[in-house]
Amino acid sequence: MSEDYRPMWTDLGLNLEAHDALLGVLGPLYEQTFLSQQNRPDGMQYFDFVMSEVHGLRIKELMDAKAEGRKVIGAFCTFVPEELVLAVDGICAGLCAGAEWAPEEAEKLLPRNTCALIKGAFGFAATGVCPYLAASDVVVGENTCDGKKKAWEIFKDLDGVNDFYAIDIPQTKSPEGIALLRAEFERFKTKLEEISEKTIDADNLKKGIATVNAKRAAMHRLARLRAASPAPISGLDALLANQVFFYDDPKRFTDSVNKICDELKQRVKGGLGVADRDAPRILISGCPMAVPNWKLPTIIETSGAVIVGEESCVGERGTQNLTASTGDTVDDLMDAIVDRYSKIDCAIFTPNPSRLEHVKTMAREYNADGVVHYGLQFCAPYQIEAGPVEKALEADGIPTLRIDTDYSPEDVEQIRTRVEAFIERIRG
Ligand code: BJ8
Repeated sequence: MSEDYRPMWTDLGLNLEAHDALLGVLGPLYEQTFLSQQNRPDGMQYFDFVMSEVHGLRIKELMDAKAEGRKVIGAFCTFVPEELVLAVDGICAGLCAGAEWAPEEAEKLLPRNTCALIKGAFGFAATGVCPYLAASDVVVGENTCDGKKKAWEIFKDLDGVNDFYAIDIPQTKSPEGIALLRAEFERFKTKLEEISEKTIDADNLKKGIATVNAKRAAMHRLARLRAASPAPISGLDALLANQVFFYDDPKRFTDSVNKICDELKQRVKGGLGVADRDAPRILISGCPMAVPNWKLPTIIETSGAVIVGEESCVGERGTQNLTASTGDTVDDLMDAIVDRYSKIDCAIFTPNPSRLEHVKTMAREYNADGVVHYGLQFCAPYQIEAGPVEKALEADGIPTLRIDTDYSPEDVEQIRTRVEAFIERIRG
């Protein structure tokens, strides 16, 4: 890191000893996972820098913004409408939940058979090592799956969780479900107006929509470039961009992704890639992979395949669809926001046919040879949906491998054996 941030971390109330231990694990893991890759695009240096400063400079930026009166909204889910947060000049920050951290602390509060993502959030919070959580003026918990909605009842009272706010997400996309989402986004809008002492009007909301749309459009551009053969960027690097999406300043992030896309365009033109032209092309589908969850992609890409897309909330499920900004009133724009978010095909919805269609479309558009379905253990929505997804993809001639795992490294070699066998099957 470029400077000594310990005074800032102390002011934030972090547990410095535990935080040092966390950084001591993350730094080497990052180097080993990312810097060892061959033929990385030059533009990835920006993301390397962001990651090296993810608990440093970015947190300082948040603290400087707070000193100017801006509000930081921490969130765990892609359902939190960043457009509204930006409309009150606030900042959205993804909260730490992507690693197994202090599971023994999490298991004092939760049953063992809770998914790793929820346990990770509790481990980070309970040990005081997430500066994003500490910097958040409001922490949004989304009532999506049973695990999350019940866990928030405990999470909200943990030390270091400021002003917890639960947002209800419907379970179906019926007119009643959409009306609930509309009411919940309206309630969230009021909450943001209260804490920021600002009013959301059509102008600031349109600006918020434009900023988030630009960020998503840049990710769409990146996704399309990965359709080329050979793939111009590794799945790990593309996943990293999808992960940084939740942390970085939106405008700077958009510029950096567009810059890397310019570079990838040249690579595609010159036939330059990160893997052999005949490397099996894999689409990942399933649970979100938050920083620093790089386990499965690392296994896949060090086994001779290349990942060409992520059907995930940290990926295209989260970034697909722009918000229309054609309305002239706040009401029109709120409708457009609800319309856009109601298309997110999270497995908490029943039924959820559009997700399967999206997986098939992605497989076709990115020329995938096979799909690896990623389910976190004890995640009922995605693990249950995995069966029908696998069946439908196989029936369409798309080889599919189901991997159910957690964040621990214990099953790495077992998964590697299955992934290698899958790659052999694809190679025929
Ligand atoms: S919109 S996928 S980010 S809820 S892995 S906690 S579902 S038991 S993360 Fe998600 Fe929002 Fe849906 Fe996306 Fe529950 Fe499953 Fe755990 Fe999960």
